[in-house]
Amino acid sequence: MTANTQAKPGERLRALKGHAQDLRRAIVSMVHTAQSGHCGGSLSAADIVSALYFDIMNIDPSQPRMPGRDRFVLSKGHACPVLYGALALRGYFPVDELSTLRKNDSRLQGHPVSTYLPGVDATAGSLGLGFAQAVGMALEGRMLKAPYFVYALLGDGELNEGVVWEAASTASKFGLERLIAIVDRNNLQNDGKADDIMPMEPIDKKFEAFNWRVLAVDGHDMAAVLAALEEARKPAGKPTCIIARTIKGKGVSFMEDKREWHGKPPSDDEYGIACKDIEGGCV
Ligand SMILES: Cc1ncc(C[n+]2csc(CCOP(=O)(O)OP(=O)(O)O)c2C)c(N)n1
Ligand SMILES: [Mg+2]
Repeated sequence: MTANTQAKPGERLRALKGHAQDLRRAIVSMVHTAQSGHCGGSLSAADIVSALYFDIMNIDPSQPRMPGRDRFVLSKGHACPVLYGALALRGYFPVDELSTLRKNDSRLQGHPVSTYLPGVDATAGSLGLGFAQAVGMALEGRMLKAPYFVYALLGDGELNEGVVWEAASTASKFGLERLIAIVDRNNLQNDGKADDIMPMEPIDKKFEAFNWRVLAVDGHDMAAVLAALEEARKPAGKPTCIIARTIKGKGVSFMEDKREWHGKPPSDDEYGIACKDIEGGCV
């Protein structure tokens, strides 16, 4: 069930922007409490994940394994705070449990594990492998003539992995038109600028050459994100890649476009500033 199907356009956008801010609050709060984890790539993806979990995806939190549900694969698994936030806020598990991020025996490990937590469709963290799983899920869906879409979120640094391109070839070979890859193009990875470490442009032409349909979007413009996701669902006989231009650390002034906030926790003072930056403050 989508969360927002009945809303009027203005209300729909307002609600989704609000959910994205809730996700940002949850991300910095989780990583601050854990004193460990990844803020930057979680914050860059917050608007996209809000659109998916609070609007686009056909999911039912009371039936996390519903066979016909849409699947979401966070292939850049290190950004799991954004996924855990969405799952908790959609009601898959109690919001209080977010404070257990990265603790021993927690269901919220530093990278998502599908057998630990309801709603996690794929175990991920080794970059590239989540995307390969997403291709497998979409292939299964095609073979079963199942109605579900598979959404895979990849980092731009993740595109360096050879397995991404093996999986991309497989997806187009089988015409997996219900597979939608979203590249979080925030221009940074953990050690520096993504293109300094390994130039990947032209990303759009590369996916086109692998026989994918390619869309490009401002990943922080909620109306544009929704429009791209809706366009991507239209049958094309081939998979779709949405290249989402984003800012790593988006929404927290001192984290924006800063490499060092890839995987560093905020201090108490920094957490206070982050809470002020995120409209509405932190809980
Ligand atoms: C196979 C593999 N190699 C290296 C790593 C270590 N690693 C974790 S995050 C990361 C950078 C990822 O950058 P990007 O995909 O751009 O993610 P984002 O900027 O969205 O956080 C790397 C190299 C890994 N998780 N898996
Ligand atoms: Mg990146």
